[in-house]
Amino acid sequence: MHVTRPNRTALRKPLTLLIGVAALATSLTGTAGAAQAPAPAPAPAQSVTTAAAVTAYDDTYYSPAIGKTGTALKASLNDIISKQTKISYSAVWDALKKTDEDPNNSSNVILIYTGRSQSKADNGGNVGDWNREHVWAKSHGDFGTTTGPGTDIHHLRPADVQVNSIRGNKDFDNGGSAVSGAPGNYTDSDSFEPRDAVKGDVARMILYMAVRYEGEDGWPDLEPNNNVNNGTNPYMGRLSVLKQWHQQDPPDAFEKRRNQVIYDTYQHNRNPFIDHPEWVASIWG
Ligand SMILES: [Ca+2]
Ligand SMILES: [Ca+2]
Ligand SMILES: [Ca+2]
Repeated sequence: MHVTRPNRTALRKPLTLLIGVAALATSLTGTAGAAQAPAPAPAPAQSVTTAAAVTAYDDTYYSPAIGKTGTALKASLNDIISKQTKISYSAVWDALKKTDEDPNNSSNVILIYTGRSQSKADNGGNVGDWNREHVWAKSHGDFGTTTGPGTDIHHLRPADVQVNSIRGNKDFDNGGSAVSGAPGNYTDSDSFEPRDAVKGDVARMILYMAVRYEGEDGWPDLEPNNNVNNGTNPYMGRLSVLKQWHQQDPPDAFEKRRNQVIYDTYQHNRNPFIDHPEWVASIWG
């Protein structure tokens, strides 16, 4: 099925469109086309377990998916989000400087596991630098860093070089011992547990990858499963734990803004599970 692309005006509507119906009404009647996204607003209290979210994109971007459930929903979302612009691995550096900018300091990015705010200029490979973490470990499916899943910034985040190395290509699960220099993160021989504030982010990134990559366009079919030690198989665990993390850490202003910047400026596709948290249960129970 073909999806009608939102027009350019729709692409440029400010972030407030996502915040809720009240904000939507205001935005639609107010002056449109502001060049700068507004400062992230506090996310409204929202439970991922309750009624369907309503987003500004239901009548446009998501319209083919609305009303679908289960495998039909997953297939429809794959069609929708596979229409995207792709960026090179070298371009990922500058993209992350925008998507993960510290809302309180525009010179800095926020690192995913440590939560540290650090100068955008400190990107690199040395101790104390930040680099490009593949939340879906690139060895799980062995897709590397050629333009494709390895450069899909929906699952790429700035991370401390050493903590990125400690996470390595481990699956996600609860437990282990504390990670040095990264409070709230734990690891053991076969898994990694991120800090509470990004547990849901991690889950939604993994599930985005599962829907985006279905074995088409030359890339492996990525899927979550209930294992750890997935190695180079195109799987990521542990699904039952990721679903819990999704519930306990719903999308906040930072994560929603990130999704919007990727949509507006870079890839022009969205992470459906940030916009519609209830779709996780619809697809994965
Ligand atoms: Ca483990
Ligand atoms: Ca979060
Ligand atoms: Ca898949």
